[in-house]
Amino acid sequence: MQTPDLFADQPLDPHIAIGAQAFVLPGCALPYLDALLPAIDAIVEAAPWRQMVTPGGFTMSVALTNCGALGWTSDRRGYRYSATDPQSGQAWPAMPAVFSALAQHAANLAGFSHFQPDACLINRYRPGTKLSLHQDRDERDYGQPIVSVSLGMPAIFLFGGQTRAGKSTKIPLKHGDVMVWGGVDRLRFHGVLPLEDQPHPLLGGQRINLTFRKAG
Ligand code: MD3
Ligand code: FE
Repeated sequence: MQTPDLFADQPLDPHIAIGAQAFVLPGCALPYLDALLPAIDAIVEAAPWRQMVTPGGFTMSVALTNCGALGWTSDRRGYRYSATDPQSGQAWPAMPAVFSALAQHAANLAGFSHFQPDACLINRYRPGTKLSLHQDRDERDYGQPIVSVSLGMPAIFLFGGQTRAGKSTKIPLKHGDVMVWGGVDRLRFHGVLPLEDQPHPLLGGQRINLTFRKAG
């Protein structure tokens, strides 16, 4: 009889390094899904999806909302973190315990211990939605890592260089994948290619991305 392959059901590579301090953790969010998806629905009920305007006057193709003590917003006056939802004047919905638990677990796996996010930006992509190459520079302390969770339709993530002109690598992301990056990779340019229409069995024609930060 052949030796059974004990690792046949395990992910091939639990940590894929895409930079010196940037990692993809394939399927890392899957065990959290049963709690995660209803928690997202409750947040969207309290703070609905909206498309924000950039300082340059363009409407973003991504729709977004936030939870946690601080939420990322944009308008003609600039990008900033705010304790209140500008649309309702109310505090953003609290960060659900399952959100913080997943973010901390992923940060630990990537070697960033004691990560305590105070902001979770929730982005929604539809077919054709894209995110142009940019840096995340609105947070107070660039020494803090960022954790992102991909749900629903697959996407191709662009992992760029330290300058806009630097070469970028295309990284396919699927439902349940988590990325963690910090340190020397914290200010790399990055973006998302226009989404293709490949409906997902649980989430249908959308991709939802959670981005956890210590913003304040
Ligand atoms: C940054 N969101 O909201 S997060 C954003 O899929 C944003 O919604 C994208 O960029 C999204 O600001 C991507 C993932 C990510 C991954 C690796 C990075 C952002 C990164 C590496 C360096 C800097
Ligand atoms: Fe970003």
